Amino acid sequence: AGTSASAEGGSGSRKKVVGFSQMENNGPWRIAETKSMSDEAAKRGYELVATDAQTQTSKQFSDVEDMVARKVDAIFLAPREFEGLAGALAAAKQAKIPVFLIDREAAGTPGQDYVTFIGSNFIEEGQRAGEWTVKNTNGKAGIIILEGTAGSSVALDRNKGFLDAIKSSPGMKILASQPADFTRASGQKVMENLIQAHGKNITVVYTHNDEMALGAIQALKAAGMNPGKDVKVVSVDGQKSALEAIVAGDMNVTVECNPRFGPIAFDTYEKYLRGEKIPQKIIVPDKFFDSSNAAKFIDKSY
Ligand code: GYE
Repeated sequence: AGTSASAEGGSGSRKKVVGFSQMENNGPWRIAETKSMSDEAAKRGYELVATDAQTQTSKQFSDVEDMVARKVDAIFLAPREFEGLAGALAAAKQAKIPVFLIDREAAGTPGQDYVTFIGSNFIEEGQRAGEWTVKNTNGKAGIIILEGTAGSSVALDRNKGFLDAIKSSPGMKILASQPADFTRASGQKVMENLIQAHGKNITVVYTHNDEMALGAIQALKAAGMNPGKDVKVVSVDGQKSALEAIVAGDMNVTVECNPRFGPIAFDTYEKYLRGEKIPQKIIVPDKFFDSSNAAKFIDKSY
């Protein structure tokens, strides 16, 4: 007894209801994350209240407030932007509802404003992308960076890590660095403009996620350039279509960032229910995909 904190709860009475506040569901990564959360909830017998903020932090704020008003037992929150949710976290705290941040960070103190953050080390992801780039261009490159959503912890950290990794190589020139909101359409559009401005000087495109990489690849091809060869494409995530692009030779590498948070999110909540000490950050390990292993992960990807 006492070891299985589960959906039925200690008193064995009602099924636990947990909220999942998703920021948007606009690409394979987000859809895989949402599915992982709902699959895991179903598997463990929880009722899941899932919301979709449709890219609006203001909606995400009211989604969390609604969960508090409904008196859910816990909230899993994937915050779109770092700032802007403090009031919603405070409302949950006031109602004694534990909040677990997953996949992106938000302003606040772990152990106080929320229980913990569960996700990747985004600085390290950027570093790995940067290190690969230095090595595979002999330290000489004209680089375009397509950044993720402005104001997200992920975009800041993936930038920082990459810049750290290239800073001691004077031949690594950043031609432009612009936000493209983590979407394929923006990635393509921003890339089209940057090709106009920088043309053949571009030898590397570093994108903060695969959707933007795939958009950039389309723009490069449309301009008669050769992604994967003359222009190296370096990304983060590891979604199925990116692994396929690596196999096809259009893309070079992608640092893994795993969207399947369901098992670790619910494990962490159940540890919390059992009164175990929860670390302030729970970092999930990432693989690295290139032409040597992309093919064998395609079927396992999303
Ligand atoms: O890389 C991207 C998504 O927050 C870690 O957001 C996540 C990132 C992921 O839209 O594809």
